[in-house]
Amino acid sequence: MAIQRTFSIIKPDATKRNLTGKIVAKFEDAGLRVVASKRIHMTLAQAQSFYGAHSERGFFGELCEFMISEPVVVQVLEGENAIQKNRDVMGATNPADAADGTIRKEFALSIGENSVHGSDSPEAAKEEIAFFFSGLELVG
Ligand code: DAT
Ligand code: MG
Repeated sequence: MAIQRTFSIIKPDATKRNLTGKIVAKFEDAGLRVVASKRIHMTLAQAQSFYGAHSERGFFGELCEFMISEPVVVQVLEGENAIQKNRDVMGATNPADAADGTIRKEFALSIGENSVHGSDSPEAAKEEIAFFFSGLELVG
């Protein structure tokens, strides 16, 4: 498996509880390198566009309101098999189903307030990185 890049968000429930460093440590301990990082406060339009694939889901409104409720930290992570590795470190969407040692098991509050986002495919990673970062901001 080649070196990949993936897109990550440290979500409002985590930034609010000052967990950014603990979450980044989980990425780094798993062998992922932060090659871009910025703290932003998403607009509603950004959240709706970013999560556009979920626009028909019953939780869409709640999800977008949550994502703009506090600042977030958007990052690009690089490493061997980075997309799957990040998903493994994140754990299952619902923290009740997440494995021990994962970010969501340790930190998530609920299925909605689940501390982190991570791209789920190479196509999504490419799109999501480009949504928040210019090429010049990625420093490998
Ligand atoms: P993931 O973030 O693990 O990729 P997803 O893409 O299925 O999960 O959903 C995106 C986000 O939407 C998820 O992180 C939290 C929210 N969400 C998903 N299912 C939900 C549900 N049943 N109720 C409330 N929020 C939900
Ligand atoms: Mg997803």
